[in-house]
Amino acid sequence: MSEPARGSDRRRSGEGDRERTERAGLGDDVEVIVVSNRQPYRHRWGDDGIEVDRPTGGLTAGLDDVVRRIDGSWIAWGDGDADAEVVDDDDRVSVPPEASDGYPLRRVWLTGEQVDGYYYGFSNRVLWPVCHGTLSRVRSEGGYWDAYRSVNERFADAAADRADREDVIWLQDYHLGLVPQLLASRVPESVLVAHFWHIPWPDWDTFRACPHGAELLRGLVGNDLFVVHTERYRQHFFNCVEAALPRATVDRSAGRVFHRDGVTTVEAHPLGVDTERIPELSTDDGADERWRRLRAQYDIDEDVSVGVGVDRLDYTKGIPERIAAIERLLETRPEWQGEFTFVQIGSESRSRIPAYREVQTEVVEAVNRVNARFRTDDWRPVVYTTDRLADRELYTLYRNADLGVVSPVRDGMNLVAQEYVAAQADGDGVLVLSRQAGVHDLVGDDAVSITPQAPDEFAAALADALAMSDRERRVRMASLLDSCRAFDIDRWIDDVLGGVARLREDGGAGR
Ligand code: GDG
Repeated sequence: MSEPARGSDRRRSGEGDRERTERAGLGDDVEVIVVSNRQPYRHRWGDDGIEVDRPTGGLTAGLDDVVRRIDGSWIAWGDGDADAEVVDDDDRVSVPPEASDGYPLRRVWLTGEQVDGYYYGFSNRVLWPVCHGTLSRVRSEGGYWDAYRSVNERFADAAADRADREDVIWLQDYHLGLVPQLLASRVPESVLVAHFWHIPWPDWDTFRACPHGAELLRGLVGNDLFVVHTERYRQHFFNCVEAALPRATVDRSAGRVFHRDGVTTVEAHPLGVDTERIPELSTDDGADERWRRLRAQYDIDEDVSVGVGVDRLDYTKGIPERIAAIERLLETRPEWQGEFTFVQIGSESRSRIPAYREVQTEVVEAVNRVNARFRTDDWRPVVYTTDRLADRELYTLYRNADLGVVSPVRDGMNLVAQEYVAAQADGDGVLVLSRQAGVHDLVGDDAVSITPQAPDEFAAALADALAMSDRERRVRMASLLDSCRAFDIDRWIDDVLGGVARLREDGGAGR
């Protein structure tokens, strides 16, 4: 396996294309080093030797393409059982596998005990429920925090090892909250540190329940730039800093936090999707045949209306609530029996945590209940699968579904809603969307809005969406498409990297 070159070495050798970093004003000799918990590619032992798969999730899907295009590099936890087999002496492997324009992925190795405390512990049993406002699910065991800190040190070491000159370290998400502060003593001031927080930032009244909350905030204000999806999360973050860090000063008009160790700029930039690639794949030459195959596979009659839901099996995604609303629809509006099929794709997630196993069981039970109650010999109301669909298949399913149903009880953004909209190359289709998803702030009333915990209202919204006139569907979808295009993935990269570039121009490194 050839040694993946450092970005700037590549640049000097004429390889790679730094168009985007240059466009953002960062200069052509700057490497953007993405650091995240989850890796974009995982190597595992399969029946025929080593296989590569791509973990499901909003973060890795969107960023892989970004890192490739900006000719950056990536650091992440190597969680595949064959990951160590394919790396070089510096724990790096070039990805995507087989690509001639790949980028270096550096793997960080964690012990089982570290994973339990850091990933299944503090990250997903403390921070995830705190940030999603589900405080009754917060469980903080001894050892979680220490594991979180020590793993954050491992990531900080790996990032510091890579970064020099004016490179940018771009941290992702809630697993790495202490890394910014830990980097201060590890990298030169010329290296800028930015952090994108993919999940909601809750208001102080919720965040105050977070064990080690003040320490986490002190970690985060180690960033030069801290970015969240929406303005509401940004204001919540400021409220939390003011309440928990009495010696810090928030200047809301400047969007900055002044603290003992420097200045942190806080911005809101919603993450979007690739609004060009998705419709291309949903309408390519094989699309009609793919749809025929999917319909045969899922036993979907040609004449029925189709709804789709796609989620990690997470208690925040409102999947049992969605199935309950479909049940209420069929119960109260029997004219839809035999006329509507809902396809739910659910990918397994964090199954070692009891609350996640519970939601998996709840979904299966809800689907079985509705199907047992309403199915006939030639019609099934809900199709449920945990199979992963290839992108092309997923986008084809979106395109052909009359309804996209996205019903989280709380969600930082939700990319599925935007993917569903982007796939509607024919300008048809209706998005039914929870008011509690960050993406609702972006698209507002062009979607049919619901509250997932109110089954009567939800069922009525499904009925309205199914019966919506052709004209209204098209008007709403055109407007939804405009919003998703205006805030697509390119805009997000430009905005975040542009924010970093502005700091550099201002001499604004916070440390
Ligand atoms: C966090 C925040 C925020 C799912 N099944 C398949 C598949 N997927 C892809 C979807 C989508 C992604 O997974 C899920 O996106 P979400 O936005 O729901 O992501 P989370 O994992 O909850 O991630 C969330 C996000 O970060 C980004 O900031 O929006 O609020 O919680 O892209 O398409 N993709 C394919 N087959 C599947 O079967 N190909």
